[in-house]
Amino acid sequence: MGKHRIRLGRRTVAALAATGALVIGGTSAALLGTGSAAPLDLLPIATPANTTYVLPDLDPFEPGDIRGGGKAEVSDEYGAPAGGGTASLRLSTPTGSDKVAYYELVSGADADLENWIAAGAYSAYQGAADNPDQFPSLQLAVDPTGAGGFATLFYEPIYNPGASTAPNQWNRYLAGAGRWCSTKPIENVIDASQTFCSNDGAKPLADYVAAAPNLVVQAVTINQGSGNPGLESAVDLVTTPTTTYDFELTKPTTPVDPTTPTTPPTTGPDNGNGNGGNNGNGGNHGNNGGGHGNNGGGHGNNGGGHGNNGGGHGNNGGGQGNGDDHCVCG
Ligand SMILES: [Ca+2]
Repeated sequence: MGKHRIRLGRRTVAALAATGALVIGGTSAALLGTGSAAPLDLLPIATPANTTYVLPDLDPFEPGDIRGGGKAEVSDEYGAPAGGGTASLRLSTPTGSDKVAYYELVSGADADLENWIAAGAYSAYQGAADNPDQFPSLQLAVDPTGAGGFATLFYEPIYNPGASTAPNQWNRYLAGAGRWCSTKPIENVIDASQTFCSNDGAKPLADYVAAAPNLVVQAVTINQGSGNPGLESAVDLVTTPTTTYDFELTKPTTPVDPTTPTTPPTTGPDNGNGNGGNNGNGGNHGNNGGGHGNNGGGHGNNGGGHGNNGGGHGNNGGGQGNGDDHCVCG
């Protein structure tokens, strides 16, 4: 997982620090630099261990409030942020009345809003927009009292001074450490005049946690619109307290620990010609081979090397491609 930089203005950082929402040197982010005028760089130093790849069927996300021409699909049009593979969730709302939202119900650690402060994050890319400050939002559907109420908390870069709204690049938003608005009043934190970010209604999650200790997070939603005309964007690497969701066209192969030894075959057809290309990029470790099988032809040279070793491992040539590392060569 690559490191992602995000810039927060000093006002934001000061506000976060004042509320305790910013975890420094802990599980969330480390502050680098203390310049009084320049934005601070935040480097996340921990991410959830679990990555879930979200493929074109968008499972485990479900369609939510979708209106007009709003749409979302996995696409490589805008690529992906560093560490996010090659594709992302492409979002489109051609007009201001269009809306697209995909959600996942959450439970366990993800249902505890406090856990989102350190963990909540997403990456977003703006390819075009009628209003250049607008980006997709990250939303949390919550029951503020744990007794059946409902509100939506949402993070948008535009309500977080200093958060990058640069187009045509991937921006990483440490949303959990930022300011969130609520669609409905929540006692002791958002009054009726402060819904939808009005009148300083963008507040740190810590404020919500303090005001509503029984609040339960019910779902996480990727949202764009309404009110986002002409916004062509993408989202990737949506991080909850337990999981990072990586939108990809196909599931990447599972990397194999390079320190794991492979077991050379002890018997095999005596066809020392190698044929290593069958297992493709297997190289040093046969178990890697499967994922690159389609590349097999391109790595035939590996096999050739093995072939020279002769005997016993021909069909496994890819996995033993270099021959030297693991091959019990005849
Ligand atoms: Ca991706």
